[in-house]
Amino acid sequence: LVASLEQVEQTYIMVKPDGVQRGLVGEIISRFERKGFKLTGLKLFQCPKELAEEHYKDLKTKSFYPTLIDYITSGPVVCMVWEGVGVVASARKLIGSTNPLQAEPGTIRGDLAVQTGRNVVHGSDSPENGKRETALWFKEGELCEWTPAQAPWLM
Ligand code: 3AN
Repeated sequence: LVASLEQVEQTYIMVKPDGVQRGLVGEIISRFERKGFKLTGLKLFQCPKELAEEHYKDLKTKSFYPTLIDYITSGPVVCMVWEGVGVVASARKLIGSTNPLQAEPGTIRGDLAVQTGRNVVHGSDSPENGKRETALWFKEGELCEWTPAQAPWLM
C-alpha cells in the first residue's frame, strides 16, 4: 500500500479571490482533505501582478487575459500544495470543468460556481505544471514534508 516516491505527484491548488470573498475556503480545503490527499503548503496571499502574469503566461494571447489578471489580483487568494498518487488528475476531477455551468454536480465548480470568470478555484493541469506552479508560488522553506500518522500509505 505504500506508494513509491516516483508515483507521488504535487499539485498547486488555489482558492481564487471570489472563493475567499464568498467564505468558501474551508469548504474547498475540506474536499481535498476528505479525499485523502496530503497538504504540504498553505497560505493566504495577495498576488502581485507580475506573479499572476507568470502563472497565466500560456493564456497571454487570449482576449480574457487582462480581466483574468485583474481578477486574480483583486484580493487575497489561498495558495495550497497537495501531494499524493494521481493527485493532479484527481484534483481536476474534484474541481470540475472550467465553465461551472458544464461542471458536474458534486464537483467544486459544479456545486459552488456559475461563471467561468469567477470559478473559485485553480488546479494544475499536469504533473509538470504542478511542480512549476508550486515553485512559482511557494519558497522552499514554506513547504512541509510530513507523514500522516493515520494514513502512512499517502506517502
Ligand atoms: P482551468 O482553470 O480549468 O485549468 P484554463 O487553464 O483554460 O482553465 O483557464 C485558466 C483560467 O482562465 C480559468 N480558471 C478562468 O478563470 C479563466 N478563463 C478560461 N477561459 C475563460 C473564458 N472563456 N472567459 C473568461 N475567463 C476564462
